[in-house]
Amino acid sequence: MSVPHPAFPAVDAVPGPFPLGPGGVALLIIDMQRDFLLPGGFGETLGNDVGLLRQVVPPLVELLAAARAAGVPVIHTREGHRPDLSDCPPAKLRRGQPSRRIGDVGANGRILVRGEYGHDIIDELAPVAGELVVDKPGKGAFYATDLHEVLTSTGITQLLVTGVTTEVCVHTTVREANDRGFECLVVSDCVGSYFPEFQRVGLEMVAAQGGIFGWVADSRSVISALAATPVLTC
Ligand code: TIU
Repeated sequence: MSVPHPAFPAVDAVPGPFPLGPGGVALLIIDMQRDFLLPGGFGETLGNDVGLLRQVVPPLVELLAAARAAGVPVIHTREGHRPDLSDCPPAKLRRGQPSRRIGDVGANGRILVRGEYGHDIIDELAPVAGELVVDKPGKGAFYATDLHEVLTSTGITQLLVTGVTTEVCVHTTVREANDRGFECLVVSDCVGSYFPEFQRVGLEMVAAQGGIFGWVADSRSVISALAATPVLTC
């Protein structure tokens, strides 16, 4: 991954401008997997209307293109488990009353299991060569992964955070990142929830109290800032 140019402009955000740099910035795309966005996957087995997450896709496709054009490193994450479920805590496996559990066979293969069709990222946002894909067994992208080491070794200090779901894996990851000293900007129309109320409050929680966990801005503001930057060379 490349280390971005230090002279990026600020993003118009709440609770205030998010100045890109002087460290590196990366676009983090959390769990845009078929298992959460398509019928028959993990999200639907939990009783959710997966159609609610579709609205994230068009703005995120645009943001991803803008990030790639600006030379901003892109990191994708996927929630899921080894085929033998040895990295799935029994408490997670037992949780709730899903119609099918993690590891069961669903319409898109075994639910939330690595290597299955449903576990992979939706076609519209498929990673390209050179983009990191972090497989994570938990909700947070730092737990039981090497994400912290990757960010540190590549000089990345800021994350443009996108993906699903706002109040679960996005929030958990932002809280983990914030405690580790990373600055997070959550892109409001590029994160999604099965619950409109959680989406609204989840975003408010990030930027409340002077930005207790980070910043929030829409994709237009982020893309404007990225478009005003020089194209980076890898
Ligand atoms: N259930 C729910 O809203 N989310 C998850 O289980 N995982 C993620 O958010 N990726």
